[in-house]
Order: sequence, then structure tokens, then C-alpha cells
Amino acid sequence: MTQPYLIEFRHILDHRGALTPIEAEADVPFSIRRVYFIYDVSHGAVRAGHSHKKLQQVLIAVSGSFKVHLDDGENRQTFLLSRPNVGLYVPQMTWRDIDDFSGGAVCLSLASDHYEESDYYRDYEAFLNAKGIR
Ligand code: T46
Repeated sequence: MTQPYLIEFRHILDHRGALTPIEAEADVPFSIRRVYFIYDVSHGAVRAGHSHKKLQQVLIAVSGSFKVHLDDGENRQTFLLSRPNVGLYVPQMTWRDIDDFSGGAVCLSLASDHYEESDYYRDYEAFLNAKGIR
């Protein structure tokens, strides 16, 4: 099973500012089929709270910061995302919660497939069952 990991993207800087390019199957390990972003997050809100069966994603704090808590059913890790040129690869079958959003935070998600509600485990016990843990 692939583990989560941080990806440092290129950071092309000149006197006008910075530019970070992201290319599918080169900078991220899959073909990008969907992009969405989360913004105007309410103070204290927690997002996600689910796992995907097949979907892989890369999450990026393109503005501000937030914490991503990942759980593969046995191990838990927390990542603070706060730089627009750093992405977090989240493999399939990984439970995630996202919280501690700063003011003005924007979470960009690069996803390996189109939106499909049947790809979600929104119940933690069902997720553990599917992993053969319970
Ligand atoms: C994830 C975290 C980081 C769509 O119609 N299309 C989409 O592509 C998405 C992602 C959502 N939706 C609809 C489904 C719900 O009615 O938007 C509504 C909110 O979605 P959800 O409650 O799943 O949003 P989050 O922020 O809890 O989770 C989302 C992603 O679903 C998930 O894949 O990893 O962002």
C-alpha cells in the first residue's frame, strides 16, 4: 500500500513573483481528472471525514494553512500544509479529516478521477471493515 508523502513542486522566482507549475504524471503520480478547491471555510470547521475507495489526491494550501489528519486504519499522521509549492499525496483507502484552517485558507485538490459518491466511505466502521481491520 502506498503511503502519504509530501511533494515539493518547483518554485520559479523572478522579480515579478513566484510561479509553481504542476504537470500530471510528472509532478503528481497520476493523471489529473478533476480539480476543486475549498475556500471561505467557517471558523473552527472540520472538512472531509471520509475515505475514498479508489481516488488518489494531492492537496495543496495555495493560500493560508490547514492541518490534514490521515489514518490508514492502523497509523495516524498529521500534516500542516502552509506553502503553495508543497502538496500532500493522499492514497486511496486513507481516512482524512481537515481542520485548523487559517483565515483566507484555500485548499486546492488535484484528483485522479471524476466525482463519484459511491467511491466514498463516510462511515469509519465500514472503512475499517473494508480494510479487514474489524
Ligand atoms: C476530500 C476533501 C479534501 C461535488 O459535487 N463535486 C466534487 O468534486 C466534490 C469534491 C464535492 N461535491 C459535492 C458533494 C457534496 O454535496 O459538494 C458537497 C460537499 O462535498 P464534501 O462534503 O465531500 O466536501 P469535503 O470538503 O468534506 O470533502 C472534499 C472531498 O469530497 C474529498 O474528496 O478529500 O474535500
